[in-house]
Amino acid sequence: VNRMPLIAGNWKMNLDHLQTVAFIQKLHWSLRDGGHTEGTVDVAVFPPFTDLRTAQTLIDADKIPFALGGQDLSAHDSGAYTGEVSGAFLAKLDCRYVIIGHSERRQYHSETDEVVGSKVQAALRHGLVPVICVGETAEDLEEFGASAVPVSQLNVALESVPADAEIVVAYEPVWAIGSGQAATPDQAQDVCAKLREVVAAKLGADAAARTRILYGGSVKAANIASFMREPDVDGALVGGASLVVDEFSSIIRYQK
Ligand code: G2H
Repeated sequence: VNRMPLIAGNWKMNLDHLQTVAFIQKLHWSLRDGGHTEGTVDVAVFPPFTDLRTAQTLIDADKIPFALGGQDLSAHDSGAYTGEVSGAFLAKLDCRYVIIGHSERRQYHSETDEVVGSKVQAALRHGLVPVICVGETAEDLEEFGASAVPVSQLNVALESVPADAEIVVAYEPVWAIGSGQAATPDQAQDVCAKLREVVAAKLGADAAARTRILYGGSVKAANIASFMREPDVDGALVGGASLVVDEFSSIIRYQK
C-alpha cells in the first residue's frame, strides 16, 4: 500500500494571526522556489485557534495546498463549556485534522486516555481526522520499554472507532519532545510497527494498511529523511522546527 506521507507542523502556542499569514505565505514561496512538487506529500499546519480564520482565508484565496488543523478540541459539541472549542467550529473553518492527546495536553491539562478517546469520537462526529498522539515518558521507557505505554494509549483511543474512519497516529516519545534528542529511526520504526498492529487488531487489516503513522519529537531537516526511510513511519509531527520557514520547507522537501 502506498500511503501519502504527511508532514504536520504543530505550532503550539506560537505565532499570532498576523504572523501566521506571513509564515504561510513565506513557506508557500519557499516550497515553490525550492522546486517542491505538489501532491508528493500532504502538508498540514496546526496554528492556535485564534489564527485559523485568517489562515483559512489566505489558503483559500491563494490556493495554497496546505491543510489546516486544530491543536485540540472539546469532547462536547456545544454548550456551557467556557473556553472550549467545538469540533463543529473547526470543521466550519475548513480544518481537516485535529491533534488529540498531545503529551502537553496529557501533562498540563490532565487528559486521560478516556478523555482522549472521547475527543477522538468528537472529531469523527464532525468529519475531522484525529491525529492521535501517544508516547512514553522517560520513566515509562525505563520501566516498561518504549512500546507498552503508547500501545495501551492507542488501544483506549481507538475504542468504538469504526473500521472505515480516517485517523492518523503520531508516536511522540515524551523524552524526545522539544529536547533536541530525537528517537533513533530504529526505535521509531519499532514502535510505529507495533502501533500499526494495534490499528490492525482494533480496526482491521485494511485500516492498518491505510492509516498514516507519524513520528514526532525533535524532528528537523537533518534527521527527517532517516525517519521517512522506515517502512512504518509515514510522516512527522514537527514542533519547534515547523516555526522556522527554511527548516520546515526543507523537512517537507525531504528526500527518501
Ligand atoms: C512534539 C513535537 C511536535 P518538537 O511535541 O508535536 O515537538 O518537534 O519541538 O519536539
